[in-house]
Amino acid sequence: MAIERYNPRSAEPRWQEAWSSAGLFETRDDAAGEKYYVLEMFPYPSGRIHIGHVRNYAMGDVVARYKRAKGFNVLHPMGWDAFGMPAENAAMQNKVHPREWTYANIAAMRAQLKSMGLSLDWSREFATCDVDYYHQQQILFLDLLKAGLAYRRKSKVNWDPVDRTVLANEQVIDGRGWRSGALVEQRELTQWFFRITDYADDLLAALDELPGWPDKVRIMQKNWIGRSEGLMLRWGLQDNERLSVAEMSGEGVGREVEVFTTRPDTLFGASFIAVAADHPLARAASATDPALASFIADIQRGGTSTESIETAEKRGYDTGLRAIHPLDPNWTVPVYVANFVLMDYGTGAVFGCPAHDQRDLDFARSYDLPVRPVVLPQGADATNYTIGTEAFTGDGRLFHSDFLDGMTPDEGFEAVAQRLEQQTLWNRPQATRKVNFRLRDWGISRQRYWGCPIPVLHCDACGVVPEAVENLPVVLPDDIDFDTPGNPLDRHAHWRQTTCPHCGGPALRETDTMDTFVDSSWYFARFTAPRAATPTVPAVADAWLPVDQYIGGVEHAILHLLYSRFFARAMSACGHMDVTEPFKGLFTQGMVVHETYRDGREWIAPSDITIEEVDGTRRARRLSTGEPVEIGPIEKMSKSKKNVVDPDDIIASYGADTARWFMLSDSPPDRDVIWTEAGVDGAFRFVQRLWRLVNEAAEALATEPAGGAEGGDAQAALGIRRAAHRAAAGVGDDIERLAFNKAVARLYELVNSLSAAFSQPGFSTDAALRNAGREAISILIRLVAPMMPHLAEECWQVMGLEGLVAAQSWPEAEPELLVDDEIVLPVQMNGKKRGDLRIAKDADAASIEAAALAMDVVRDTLAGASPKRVVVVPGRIVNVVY
Ligand code: ANZ
Ligand code: ZN
Repeated sequence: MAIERYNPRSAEPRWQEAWSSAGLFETRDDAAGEKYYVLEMFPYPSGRIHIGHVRNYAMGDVVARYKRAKGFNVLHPMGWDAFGMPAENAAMQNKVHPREWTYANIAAMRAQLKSMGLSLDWSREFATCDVDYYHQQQILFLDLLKAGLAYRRKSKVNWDPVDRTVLANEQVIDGRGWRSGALVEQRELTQWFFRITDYADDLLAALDELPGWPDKVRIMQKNWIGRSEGLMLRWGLQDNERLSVAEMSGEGVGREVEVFTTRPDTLFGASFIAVAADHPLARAASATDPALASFIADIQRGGTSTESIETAEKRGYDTGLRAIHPLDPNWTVPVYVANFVLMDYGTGAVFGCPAHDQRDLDFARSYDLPVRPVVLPQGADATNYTIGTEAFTGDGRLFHSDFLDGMTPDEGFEAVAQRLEQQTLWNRPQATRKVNFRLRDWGISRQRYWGCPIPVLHCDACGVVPEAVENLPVVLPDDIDFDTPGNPLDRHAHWRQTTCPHCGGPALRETDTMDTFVDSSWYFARFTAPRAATPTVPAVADAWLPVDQYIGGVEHAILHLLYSRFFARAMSACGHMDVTEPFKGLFTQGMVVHETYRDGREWIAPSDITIEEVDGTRRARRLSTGEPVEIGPIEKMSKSKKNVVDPDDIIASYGADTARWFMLSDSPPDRDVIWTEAGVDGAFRFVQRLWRLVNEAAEALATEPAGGAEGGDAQAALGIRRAAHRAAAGVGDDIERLAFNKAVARLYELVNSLSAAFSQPGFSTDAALRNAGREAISILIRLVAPMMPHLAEECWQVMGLEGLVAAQSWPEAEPELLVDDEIVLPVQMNGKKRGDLRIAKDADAASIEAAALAMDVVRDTLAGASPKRVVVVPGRIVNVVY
């Protein structure tokens, strides 16, 4: 009987329906088994899933299905990170309400995800723009406010004067608004912040207790938190006419400048002081110096991101002020205003040591300042050591440094710190030790409509008042317009007007909404009790958390993960749960990349070309015209280069299982995978091959041979069982380590060896082989199931096996089938190695001799003659003497 090709188009929806009506993936908190929480980073509802999602979710689904088969109570939920700018952009461009746009996109993407056959608990689904979700988030906000973890302060923002909106640093391009092109201004606005810096030490220290995280992510977080130990060091200013103390605010300002330094050991190499453009000293000095004032205005336009500052050319302005060296009252250095000093780090002022800091060196070369090396690298000659274009930041011995000479930098740090802690300037210590963090408090205010409203109001009598919990949620108004720029909430006719819950008088609502990173900082906790009337049910959250395996893109390695770690701590502090590290295991998957095609300046989509191989070189042509096009480099899939493949197309033509299999098969999961047509074809061929194998086996096993199967080839049957059990153990291990590509390779191998074994004559009539074959096929199907769940169900059915594979337990390998009881003996002839003999470990000398003499090389060499003698050292070696 001819076997029909496997048709995913009819099979896949059928099995999705079967799983769903059996409620197989709906998780009960009280179900049997140890808990296992697997989560993939939830998507932004842009409208369509992309191939990166397919890879991400396929991986998570393999883990979920595998753990379920291992008897765990698995939680595998899905939701939508649904607030944010794109919905508002769509509203402005296409006149569609952000809510409609978002929910329509969610519907489309939900259908796409369902077509992938993911074993998700859809009953827990939510979107962060659901009123219920942001209601709970408003409760959390009020709790943080009460705990002192949320506060308001003035802070600088990038202001686009045309769009009348605040821009994120990434939205400022060359000093201009990304949309309007207007010159961006720095404005001070009162904004809401979360006090993440309260946890800086803990967030850093706890990284060491996350062995389930990739090292690279822990390092990135460490650098982001950026703990450094240094000195706050005060420099007196030389008397001067230009600064009148009255112009400045605060004591001592006008007479001194305080810097933060991690390298006080290099003090004898100091050659200037530099302060940030918005440092009070810069402001004071500019009052009498219009050129300085315009210099300051100029560099303030450059954008405030650390990145733009680090890449910008170093520029400075000499204020004419001079600062007195803390270790030598007769030595003064010039004071500059410079663009490479940030106001919000340390004190906003530095001393520059060009020889040992690259930024200082670049600056010194531009302004002709001295470059005095004070750290001598090991092996360098003190009499002629100079610095060229590269600062020396390594270890060595201090020199040209008075009482520090001969010390290491660390010793020098201590010696300077001790001396300057004792020394005083105007009756206060000249220096104090200080630990600084690069981490800043998290500014969460956004002047946008499509976000979670910050639930506070402004009352003339009471000031800033939190909304009463019983008045929550503060719901976004529906009737808004996007015709004018700015925040629609500000312009709404009456939404702002409300009553103060404190005094009952009139009050105005806050119109800032929260950064969407807030939404994604606790969704993993909400999934544990998605319909609760409180943000969490603490006992339930504690039972499920931490997430055992979190999977997502490395682009979220810093902010999202750090904010989530902060939220877990803040929520624990407010009694919502008792777990401070939200993600026990973290895996960051690589990207999906694809070749690019272009014709001159025009990029062409893979679906519009055809590839042929001519004499070993690949050529691409346009499908429509047949004209040749250039094959470009392999790059991250992007709309602009058109090198994207649409998961819908792939699923429609090959089926979800093929797409999943290919995504898992080709590369280690943390590396980029190259999407190729050939690769997908290969995966599809494997699908068909597996299908044929199972069908042939089913046919052979269905009909009992006349008179019943008999006896059996015990050795061959054992071989089949070994192959299957070894694969079961190996694939399980591979999935535990998320080495999906290795699991795939093992399954290819198993299919090969089973195909060979089943096609042996006599297979269908040999009782031992039939039994081994039946067992092996049932193992194979269960091993394939986490990766190709639909095909596995179809095969299970063909074999006449009961129930759904998705509900079967993982095949446990029998340990005795895993031990290797064969050994390999080197075979020599006249003392020279001629080959290897594979034989049972416990074979006796006589059978080893017989087996050796039966080897091809031995027979050929002897050419019919008998050997003089055969020396067998069991377990070691065979030597044939002739
Ligand atoms: C003198 C010095 C000499 C420095 C030397 C470095 C090398 P981290 O490790 O990031 O804490 N610095 C301090 N405040 C700054 C600011 N607001 N903007 C720009 N740079 C600032 O870096 C600390 C070092 O960064 C400090 O130590 C200071 O320069 C600079 F050979 O002081 B150092
Ligand atoms: Zn009031």
